[in-house]
Amino acid sequence: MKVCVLGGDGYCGWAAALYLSKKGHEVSVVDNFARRTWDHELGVQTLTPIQPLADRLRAWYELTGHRIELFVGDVTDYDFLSTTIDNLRPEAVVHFAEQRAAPYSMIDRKHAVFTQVNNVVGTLNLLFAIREFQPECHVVKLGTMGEYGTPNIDIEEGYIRVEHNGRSDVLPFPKQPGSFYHLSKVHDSHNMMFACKIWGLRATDLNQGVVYGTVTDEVTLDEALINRFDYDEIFGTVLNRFCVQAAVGHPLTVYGKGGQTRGFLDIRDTVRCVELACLNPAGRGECRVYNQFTEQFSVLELAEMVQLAGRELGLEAEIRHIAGPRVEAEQHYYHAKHSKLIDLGLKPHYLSDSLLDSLMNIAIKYRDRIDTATFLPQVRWESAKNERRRSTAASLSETVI
Ligand code: NAD
Ligand code: USQ
Repeated sequence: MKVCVLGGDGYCGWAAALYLSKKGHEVSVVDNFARRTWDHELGVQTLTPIQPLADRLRAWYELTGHRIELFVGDVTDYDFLSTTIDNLRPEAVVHFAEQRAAPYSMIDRKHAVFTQVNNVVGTLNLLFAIREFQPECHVVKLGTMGEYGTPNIDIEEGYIRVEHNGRSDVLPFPKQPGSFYHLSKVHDSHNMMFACKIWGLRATDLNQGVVYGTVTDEVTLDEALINRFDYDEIFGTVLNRFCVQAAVGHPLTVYGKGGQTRGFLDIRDTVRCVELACLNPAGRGECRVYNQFTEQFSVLELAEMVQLAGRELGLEAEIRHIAGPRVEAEQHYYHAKHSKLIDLGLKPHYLSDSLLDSLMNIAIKYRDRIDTATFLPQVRWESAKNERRRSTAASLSETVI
């Protein structure tokens, strides 16, 4: 297939672009390198030493003979995006190009506004560009499980049948997101459903859980292809953070009680899910929703798994409950359906099989690059303007609950 990956310099986008290219699809990538700029802004860097995108693409071509075309630009710039779509005429566009960190969107008003403009305008532009130049194209858009929040009922895949006053209908599942970032995804979902309805576009909203790991078959071909691995308090996701913390003997930073339960998946399953969605496109006018995760864990369960895995490697990692910076339920019911991608052929990787290879060993390999000053959460949900300052190890004890 001819697939265009928006956000191809990012964590999921890079892994997906290589995977699709290796599978023989004709792949192009779009990125404006905003993510690298946010690292500079925050004074953080990925654990792994990623190369500039042009160098990575050249290395990929030299190693495999597969060429991936690069378009540098901002998806919120309609002229750039529509011209790119017009030139490429892809069969599928996989849209990863958003600001994806909940804490980044909660720093202050400016960051909340930026996140919503970047994400909502980028997606709207894509919908308009597809409608104008390639209306048959399938939009595969990364949403998030966080759109649903943590309701006290089972979470369905996008839609739920509701009985009300003797009548019944299938309606979008209620959304209760927990950050301005997660809200941007809800707005995207609504815009996509509306565009499919009025213009007959075809779209799949992949409500993805928290992704972990950095190892895929493609990136391990050569050090030049290595993917990013974020562990700082803003962009680092919880499991990546715990593994890096364990690697340097830092207490694992469980926020509050640690009962927060989320869906998780290995990056190798992310790339496969994206391919499955592309190969099985939505019908015209259809906006499908797939819940894209393979297992669910509470934060405390993850910390305990990392602690055990660390012991096998001779690492002692204490679990420390610290005051949670977010406004979120710390103990709650959570049961989300996730069968549609399995039905399409996904064969999940399980965390118990990959914790050591895909995570702990990477954290240990790059241990010298770990900056412990980025471990403690400083962005607080209740604060309208967070002071971004570097933490010190000493401040950990002040925040313990
Ligand atoms: P990432 O930050 O690593 O990658 C996003 C990429 O998009 C970056 O390279 C960035 O430069 C680019 N980008 C952002 N705004 C852009 C713009 N306006 N124009 C062009 N390029 C732009 O993020 P990721 O972890 O790869 O996440 C990708 C997508 O998957 C996001 O939409 C995110 O919400 C979703 N998602 C991620 C996770 C996860 O755990 N990483 C989980 C669920 C959903
Ligand atoms: N958490 C801790 N300790 C930490 C870091 C996080 O207890 O050191 C907790 C958080 O409070 C939260 C949970 O772990 O309850 C998950 O946090 P996270 O930062 O790993 O994930 P989240 O903010 O939800 O965002 C990530 C991605 C985002 C994606 C989302 C999927 O950054 O792009 O949309 O996962 S989901 O969680 O399903 O919404």
